[in-house]
Amino acid sequence: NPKIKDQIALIGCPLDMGASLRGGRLGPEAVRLAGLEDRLKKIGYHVTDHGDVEVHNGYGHQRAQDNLNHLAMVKEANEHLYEKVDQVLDEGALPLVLGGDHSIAMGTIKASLNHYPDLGVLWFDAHGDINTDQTSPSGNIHGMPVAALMGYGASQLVDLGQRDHLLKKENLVYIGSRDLDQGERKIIRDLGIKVFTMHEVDALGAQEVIREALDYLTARTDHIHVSFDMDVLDPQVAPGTGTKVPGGMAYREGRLCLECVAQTGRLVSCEFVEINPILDHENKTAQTAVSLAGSLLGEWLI
Ligand code: NNH
Ligand code: MN
Ligand code: MN
Ligand code: MN
Repeated sequence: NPKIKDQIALIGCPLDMGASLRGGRLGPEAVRLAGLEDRLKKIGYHVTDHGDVEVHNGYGHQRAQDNLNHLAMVKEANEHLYEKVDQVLDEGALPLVLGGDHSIAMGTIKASLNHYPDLGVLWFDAHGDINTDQTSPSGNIHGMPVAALMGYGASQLVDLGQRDHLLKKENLVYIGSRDLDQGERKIIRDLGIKVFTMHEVDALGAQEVIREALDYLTARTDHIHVSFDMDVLDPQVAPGTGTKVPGGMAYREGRLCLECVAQTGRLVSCEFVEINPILDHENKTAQTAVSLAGSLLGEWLI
C-alpha cells in the first residue's frame, strides 16, 4: 500500500490579483498564525516552512481589454511558485501550498505534473475554474486555472512552467460544484469531465461521492493532488473567502472527504486557497483550513 511522504513543505503564495477582491494575499500568514506547522508536526510529519514565494500585488482592480486581468502579476507569481514546488518535489517532500487566489493552482499543479505526468486532481470548489479568456464573464484568472492546465485558453497561461505534461481530462474530478458559468458547463460536458455537484453531495452523501471519486481516480493513477478552494464549504463555515455561494459543504463533510483521500496514501501535493482574512471572523476560515489540512494528512486515522 502506498504511503504519504513524511516530509511536508509549506509554501505560501500570497497572490490575490487573480481575483476581484483584495485580501487573499493575507491568507498564508493567517493559516500560519492558526497553527498549521505545529498541527502537522503533532501528527508526526517533518515540516519545513519555506516561507512565501515572491509575489507582486497591486491595489484595486482593473478589467483588462484582453479579458486576462492583471496577467503579468499572476504569471510572475505562478512562475515563482512553479520553481519552488518543483524544487521541494525534487527534495522528496510533499508540497502544501497556501493561497492566495486559485490561479496559483497553475504553478503548483504544473510542477506536480512535471514529477507525476499521470497526476489525478480532486478539485473541491463551488466553481469550475475552467473558463478561458474567451468564456470568462469576469476576466479574473482564478476562474481559469483548470482550462490552462489542460492546454486551453490563453497561451501565456498554458505556457507557464513545463510544457510537456498537461492535466488529462479523465484525471480530474470536481466535488461540490454549484456555480458553473454557461461556458464552463459546455466545456465540462464536451470533455466528459467527472463532476460531483452539490446536488450529488446532498443526494448521495459525502461518503458515497468521495468513494466514487476515489475509485475513479485510483483506477487511473497512483498520484493524487488535492486543490481545496475554501468556498466549497458553506459560507457559514468559511466566511473568509471572496466568492461565497450558499449551500456548500459542511465542515464534517469536508473532513470526511479529505480523510478518505488520506486513506489512499496517494496524496503527493495539495493546496488550500481563497482564504481572505479581511472578510473573515476571528480567523475562523484559516483555522478551518488548518483542521482540514490535518484531515487530509491523516490526523484522526489510526
Ligand atoms: N466563475 C467565475 C469567474 O470565472 C468565478 C470564479 N471564482 C472563484 N472560483 N472563486 O473558484 O470569474
Ligand atoms: Mn523537478
Ligand atoms: Mn476556485
Ligand atoms: Mn471557488
